[in-house]
Amino acid sequence: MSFIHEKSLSSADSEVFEILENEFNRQSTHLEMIASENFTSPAVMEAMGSIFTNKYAEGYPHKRYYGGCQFADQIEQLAIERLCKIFGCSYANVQPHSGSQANGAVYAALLQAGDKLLGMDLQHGGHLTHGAKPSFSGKNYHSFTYGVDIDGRMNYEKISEIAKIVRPKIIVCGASAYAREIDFKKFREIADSVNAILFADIAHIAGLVAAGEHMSPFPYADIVTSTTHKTLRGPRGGVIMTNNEEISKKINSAIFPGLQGGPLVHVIAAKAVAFGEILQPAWSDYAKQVKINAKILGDTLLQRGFKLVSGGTDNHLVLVSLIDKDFSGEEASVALENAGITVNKNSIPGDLRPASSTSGIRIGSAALTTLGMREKEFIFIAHKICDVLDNIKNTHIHAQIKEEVKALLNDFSVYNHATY
Ligand code: DSN
Repeated sequence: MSFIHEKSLSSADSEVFEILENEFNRQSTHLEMIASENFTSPAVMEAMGSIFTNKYAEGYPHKRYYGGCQFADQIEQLAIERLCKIFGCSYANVQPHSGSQANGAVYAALLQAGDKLLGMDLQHGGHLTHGAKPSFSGKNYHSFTYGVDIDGRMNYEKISEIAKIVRPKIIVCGASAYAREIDFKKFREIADSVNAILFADIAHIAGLVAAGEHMSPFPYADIVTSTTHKTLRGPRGGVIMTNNEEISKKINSAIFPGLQGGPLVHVIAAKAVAFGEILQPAWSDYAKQVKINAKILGDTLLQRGFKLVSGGTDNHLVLVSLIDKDFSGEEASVALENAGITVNKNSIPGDLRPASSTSGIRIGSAALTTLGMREKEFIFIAHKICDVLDNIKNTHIHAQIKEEVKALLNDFSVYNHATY
């Protein structure tokens, strides 16, 4: 391309190039099953690595603080239009650098320091930014939590009772490690009963929502955030959406100049590309297959005697409880990594182990589905996961499975997506 410098990275900086090569090899030889990760298309990466990285564009389209923003305006406007079309909403901000920044902007726009916030407990599947005490959301605001029942599912009557006692200004719904459908309509009723703002963080499920494979937070939530790099399969970043014009104005001010400076226009360009992919008819096949693959993974783990929090899944992830095992989530994830399977340790409801060790692992289907894997591959992988966990100390078996994983990945490529 005409705008690329003559020297490629391999000759310009061999040290950095080598690290990138190693990461490419890691991604190509391991089964990527972290529920919050995915493989973007080469087109998304091309936009992200583009000339827009050079541009400052503080402000919003047609209201910038710098000259030369005509094409930055076009790309940001396009990303906004595509995002609104995907989710059927009226206003969107595509500038948040991350999901946490997006959530921070929601609170900055709608709450005063010390206001009451009610969100899902981190240990029960919520997110740090939903009011967890180590996070700004738990430090700056008076945060309260709801959790899941003994069956691992949200109990909307209990959440309603908590809301009536707490009387929060804002209720946060959405999760990082919850395998069941979230009923946004019920959350709306709860919010209405205590006159609270309803804020939905759909970072994990957004790609499913986009395809109608999960209930949409619209028209129930007042405000919706998401990351763009999980099931949405775009670049790392965040977005904020609403149908309320007043809220949209407050959000825009909270992002810039409130929390951020110049937007990452190259990332916004990549968001536009990813949103364009989601608007293609094939997206619905992708989202359906993500759910089918997670379900068959969960069913196979259950058949092999493993416990799942909530007993199964309605979305893209399973949360495996290791509560009856004599090893931790940390030990499980290290053994799986040694077998070429990348997952993350995850706290489970009522976990007695600290977050650095945990009694669970979270496994997602979004990334491998992008590569074209289907039921056959997920049944095979589920058995390999069980084989590793059933032989947690047997490094010989881990090494053997690593070879089988590499052989499976020979038929799939991180640069060659399935048709969806
Ligand atoms: N860190 C993300 C996850 O893994 O779910 C949430 O932001």
